Parts: sequence; C-alpha cells; structure tokens
Amino acid sequence: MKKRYLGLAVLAALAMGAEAQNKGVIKIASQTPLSGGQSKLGVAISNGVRLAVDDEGKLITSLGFRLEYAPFDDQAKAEQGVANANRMINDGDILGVVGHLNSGVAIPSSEVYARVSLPAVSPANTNPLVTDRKSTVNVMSRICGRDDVQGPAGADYVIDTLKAKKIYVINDKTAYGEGLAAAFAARAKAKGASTTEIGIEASERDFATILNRAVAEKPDVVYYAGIYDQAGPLLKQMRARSINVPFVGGDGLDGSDLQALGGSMKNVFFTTTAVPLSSLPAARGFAQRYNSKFNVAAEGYAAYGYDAARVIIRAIAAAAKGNKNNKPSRESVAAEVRKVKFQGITGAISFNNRGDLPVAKYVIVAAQDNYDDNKVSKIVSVAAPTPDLK
Ligand code: ABU
Repeated sequence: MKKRYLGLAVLAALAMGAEAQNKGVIKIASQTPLSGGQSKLGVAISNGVRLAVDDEGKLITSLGFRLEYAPFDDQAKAEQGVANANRMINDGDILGVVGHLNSGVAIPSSEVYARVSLPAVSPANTNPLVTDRKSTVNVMSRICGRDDVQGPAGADYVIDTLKAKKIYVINDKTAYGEGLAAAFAARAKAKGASTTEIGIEASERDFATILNRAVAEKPDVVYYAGIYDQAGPLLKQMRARSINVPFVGGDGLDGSDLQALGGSMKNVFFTTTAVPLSSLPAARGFAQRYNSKFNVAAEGYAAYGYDAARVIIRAIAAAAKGNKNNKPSRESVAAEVRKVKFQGITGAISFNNRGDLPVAKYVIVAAQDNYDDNKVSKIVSVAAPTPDLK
C-alpha cells in the first residue's frame, strides 16, 4: 500500500514538473549588424547575449518557461531595424530586446518597440536621443555612455593633451556621427580651437576630395565621428597622402577591424564608453569563456551585450514572479528593467528615470597595432546629463 502511495506521489510530482515546464516560451531578441562591414562588432554583442542566456537563463527557466534567444540582423540600416522591430512586436513571446549597435537604427526601431511597450536595453548606442525622447522614454534604456559627454571628452583630450589648435572634423552623416562631431566641435570651439567640419556618406570609400582639402589646410588633428569600417580606409588614405597628424575618433573606432583596415595605429586615439576588458577585473572569466565558446577574443561592446542581456533576463524573471510565476506582460518587464540593480562585469548597473546609467565611464584609448594591446590613457566617471526630453 505504502509503495502504491509513493508511486502516485512520484507521478504527481512528475506531472507538476511537466506542467511547470509547460508555461510556454519566452524569447529574448537582439538587433545588431550580423552582416556587412560592422558585423564584427554586431556579432560580438550578439555573442555576449548568447553567453548571458547560457549563464543566467535559469532565472527564467526555473520558473517553468522555455527560454529562447532570437538574434536579428539589422545590417546597420534603419529600414532593416524597423522591419525587424515590426516582426518582433508581432511575436508575443519576445519580451525584451538587446540592441542596437547604431544609434541611427536604435532611434527609429525603438519607436516601434514603444507601440507595444517592448523594452530594449542598448549595450552601445551613445546618441543622446536614444534615451532623450518622450515617445520611447519608458522602453529604451542603455548601459553605455552618451555622446554629449563623449564628444567634449574627446575635444578636451585633443586640445589639452595633443595641443591641437586647428582640427579637421569629419562625420559620417549618421545620427551617431553628426551628433558626436557636433558635440566635439562645440567644445573644441569653446576652448578656442578652429574647426573645419565636413559630412560624408557612410558608404563613401574614396576620400580624395576631403583629404586633398586637408593637405591644403594642414590641420593639427583629424577627428572622425563614425564607425571603423569607414575609419580604416580613411586613415589608410590619409597616411598615403602623408597626413601624419593624430587621427582621433569616438567609440565607433573601437574594434579590431580598425587595425585590419587602417594599417599602422601610430598616432591613433579614440574615446569609448566600452571599458576595455583589460581594465575590467570582473570580466576576466567572461573573456575566457567567450574565447573558448566562440574561438575569438571578445572586443568592443561584447561585455556590454552580456550585461544588457542580464538586465533583460532579471527584469523578465522579476516580472514573472510579480505575476504569480506566470508569463509577464511587456509593460511589466519594461517597468522591472528600471528597477534592476546589480554589479555587472562592466560596472554598477542601475537606471535613472529616462533609462541612462546614473554614472557612466568614458575612456581615452591610444590604439596599438594589435587591438589587444590598446592602451588605456584615462578613465573618467561622469554623471548622465538630463536635458529636457524631446
Ligand atoms: N556608439 C557606438 C556605435 C555608434 C552609435 O551609437 O551609433
């Protein structure tokens, strides 16, 4: 008799377990360039998300859900990001997004996420408008810094340390490039430097016209606001014309393809809000596990992809718990994102009421011929600006 009861109890427990695993699927999505010239960084972020799902997915699966990761390729193009965003909002299992790499893609895509309160956490978008818009302020957060701090920090370095008085400022006409160049130039001019400011299409790869002008103008520094896939060829063509002055940029230069495409890194500097792994003791284990899982070194914003995914995972788990361990609404996940607080591998993570880190780190890097040897010159912590929402 006793044996029979025991058998029934085991069957009941198994049934409960099966039911627990039957609460359905929850998906975490990402949007980054997985193809094209910026894919090395886009894939690095996606790999970071994958590792976070491996490491912390149990926070969700232990509640009885199956967790899936859905990576989307935005191709670094606004129209592709928006098309993907429309697919995402129609998949009710997607409860959070890690993305994007490009601010010019994040801004219009997040307008779509906002229609259904789908929260997104950006590992890498630095344009102020990523978090400064009324329409998306409840869904869009980020764990990196902002260009209204990064641009002035670059200008301070160029003027105070490199002693430049005449600066040739080039941007790639994207939301990121234009915004960063404007913030850089405003500070540079306020400090008494003169600037020549030029916009070029992000697809441009023949820089003869603007570089011939630079040869004539003889600037002390060339500042470029854009991404490494264009910066590399620009730098190479600069040096071929014997323009050997410092080449300086923002975090868009933070990827090993800058070296692969640009040649010598002598006199190359950039600001970034992605603290290099060598300066993040808490990320050592991540770097090793990333290397052994993906057979390549983690670079740029990879660790930020990892921490951004951890924010989403924790917010989903908290929202499910608040819903008696049932599938939570996107609104409740978005609300929980803003309550997340933990020590990430990239630093302390929490959010102000518009989705920025209260304090972010900004780094000056002297690039070296081997990306892994890049030298950190300075790291500063700066409180997030809070201009009026647009
Ligand atoms: N912040 C680096 C990637 C460029 C962007 O925000 O668009």
